[in-house]
Amino acid sequence: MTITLKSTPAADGYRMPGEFEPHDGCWMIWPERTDNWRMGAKPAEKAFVQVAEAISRFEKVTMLVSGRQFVNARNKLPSQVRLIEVSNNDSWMRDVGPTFVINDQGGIRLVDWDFNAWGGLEEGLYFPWDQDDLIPRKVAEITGVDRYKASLVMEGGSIHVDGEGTLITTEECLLNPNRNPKLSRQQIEGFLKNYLSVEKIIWLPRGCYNDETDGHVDNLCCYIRPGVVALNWTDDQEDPQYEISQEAYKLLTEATDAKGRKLEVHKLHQPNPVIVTAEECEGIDQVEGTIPRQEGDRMAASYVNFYIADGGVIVPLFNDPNDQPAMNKLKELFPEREVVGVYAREIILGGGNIHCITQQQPKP
Ligand code: KQY
Repeated sequence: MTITLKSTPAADGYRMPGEFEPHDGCWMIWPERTDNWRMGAKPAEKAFVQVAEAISRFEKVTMLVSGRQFVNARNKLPSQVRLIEVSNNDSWMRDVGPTFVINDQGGIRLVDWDFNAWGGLEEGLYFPWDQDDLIPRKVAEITGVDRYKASLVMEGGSIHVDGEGTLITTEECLLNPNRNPKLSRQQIEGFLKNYLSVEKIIWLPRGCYNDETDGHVDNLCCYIRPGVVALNWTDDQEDPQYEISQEAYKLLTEATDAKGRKLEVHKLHQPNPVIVTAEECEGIDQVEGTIPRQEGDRMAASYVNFYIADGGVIVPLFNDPNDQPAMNKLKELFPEREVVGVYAREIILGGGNIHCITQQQPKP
């Protein structure tokens, strides 16, 4: 039986490690809902299988799946991917999953945040989200890992840490009244410090243009290693992303982290705009309460939304002239890891990308 602890990770000597630190495995959820994934989620299934396959070359992958999809998923996934039946509302494990924290004595625990589907009843992306909100508790049961319950509405994609005391996030998301309207910036910082053991929070104003998560940082900027970050970039002054990237670049290059270091900021030029086609829209069920997809919508496509595995980096590709330069840059930034690209249009059509559908379990 797992325990729900009354204290906090910081008080108990636990911290959230950086994604680049050693992993015990990766968690994902099988895509299914037909009002988010076109054509009965069949094209998305293929992309999820490719992501799971790529990650499983480097570390264990566990895929959660509804009872309805268990047999289909089993038949489509490679045998090394462990499959576990768990109810869910959609497949964004980064955001609905737990945040694992570790200590120096080989301990591991997890933090269970509140989840409101990126904005609750008024501005959220779907309803209901009750099964997604239960996933961290179920992961605690499956793994036998003890749990902290944090009464803060927060998704994993809205934070990145260096594991050495610094966290990067965006005001657009974490200070959005559709998450924690009763909490001040200081109170939110207090939660992050107590539950993740960080001392310094770098606030970027906005996330990527048109990101339906209200600007998750994991699409805009991420850690390569302590003191080194990658930033989604464009040189096109006419693109609304231009100003956002410029403002983030200025802030990041002027910031110091918890250790007093200046950050090294590497630009990853974004792909050309990914625009939803009429045919792609037609394949999506239209349901009240779910954010509609329309022909001409621009999706928030960025190479920064990659997943760092043990020995590998899994990068979203868009069949775009900027794919290869992004791969080359990441090979340079991760000389000790193999950089693997996965064509990810079907994932971005759902509203996120490879980082958003994965959650690492660190090795304590
Ligand atoms: O982390 C994400 N990017 C989740 C996006 C949810 C989109 C639902 N349509």
